[in-house]
Amino acid sequence: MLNCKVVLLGETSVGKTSLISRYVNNTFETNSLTTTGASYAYKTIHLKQYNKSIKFEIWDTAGQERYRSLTKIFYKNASVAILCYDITKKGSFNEIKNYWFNQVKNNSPNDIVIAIAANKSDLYEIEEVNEEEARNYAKSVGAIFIATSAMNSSGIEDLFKAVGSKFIDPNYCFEDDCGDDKKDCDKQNNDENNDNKTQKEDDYKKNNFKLEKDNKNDKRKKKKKCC
Ligand SMILES: Nc1nc2c(ncn2[C@@H]2O[C@H](COP(=O)(O)OP(=O)(O)OP(=O)(O)O)[C@@H](O)[C@H]2O)c(=O)[nH]1
Ligand SMILES: [Mg+2]
Repeated sequence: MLNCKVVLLGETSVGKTSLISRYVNNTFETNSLTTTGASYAYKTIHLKQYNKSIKFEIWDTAGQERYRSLTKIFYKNASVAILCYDITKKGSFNEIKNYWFNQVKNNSPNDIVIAIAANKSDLYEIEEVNEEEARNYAKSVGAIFIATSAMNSSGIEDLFKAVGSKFIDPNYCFEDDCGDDKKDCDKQNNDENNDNKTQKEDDYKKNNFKLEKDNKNDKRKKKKKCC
């Protein structure tokens, strides 16, 4: 069993506590209280492709600015940092670019795995941060990028699987960095998409007003899948 210390960072209210609650306890609170200090939770997963189990020791930190010096203690010796922003708040993404990424790079072990979680993806209709721009930024700094929603669970399992994979195998590639693996991945996604399409066409005959919205959701889901 490998122990992996994970720390969630980001501005207040982006959903760090909610992401952890969803991942560890499968719960979600619409009015979760702001974190003061820090809290700890853990979850163990088995990664089949490496035949290894990982115990994630997950540290939730306080996003409010006045706790920043305390927060530093948690990323100083972390193996994984998940930088979270709220897709409906441009400022929270700017904070990652202007503050959190540099903080982690300058104060954590060199081999720390960094991921960016674009949280509240369920609120895509009022998003302020262009997903492509954020994805490109993540790629440019060598970070994993995943859109998540603590509310509807989307992307969260993938996020932890991806950081766990990169923790075990630094050459692990995700999405656009996948090279040849990505071709297999694209093929798999296309096959799945074709299945979905057939299903959708059947549904359309029964319920045509839903099709347009569902297709929009499928497109977003497809972006998140890979390898
Ligand atoms: N719609 C939606 N709301 C979310 C999501 N994640 C969190 N929220 C809401 O956003 C608010 C803030 O969530 P928290 O998890 O407390 O945010 P935090 O990043 O831990 O904030 P601090 O502890 O202050 O740093 C709460 O009202 C949550 O219910 C999400 O994925 N979708
Ligand atoms: Mg919190």
